[in-house]
Amino acid sequence: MAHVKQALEEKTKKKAITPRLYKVLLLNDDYTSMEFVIAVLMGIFHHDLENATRIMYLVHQNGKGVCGVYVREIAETKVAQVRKKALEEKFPLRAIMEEE
Ligand code: TYC
Repeated sequence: MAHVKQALEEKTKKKAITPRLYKVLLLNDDYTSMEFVIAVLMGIFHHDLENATRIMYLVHQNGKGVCGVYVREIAETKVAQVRKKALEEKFPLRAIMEEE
């Protein structure tokens, strides 16, 4: 029966899958307030005040910056949450995603 057991094991062997990861980046603009960007970084990306402030200035100076790295569905959700919150507050703030 050893060969039967082995055949079953072969059939059910789990293949490790490595999910693709995506960076979510914030884009700079001239109109969104710094306070709002910090609030987004804390509320949606769960950064503390110090890190949120650092990332906000990074984006302000470099034009864009990474807020976090996620699997695709989570990254898509974060981008949509930024769009919704910005729209509500009438700011042009945008987030994009890029595969790592
Ligand atoms: N440039 C904006 C200002 O001077 C601040 C800002 C930072 C806007 C980061 C967007 O993703 C951004 N008020």
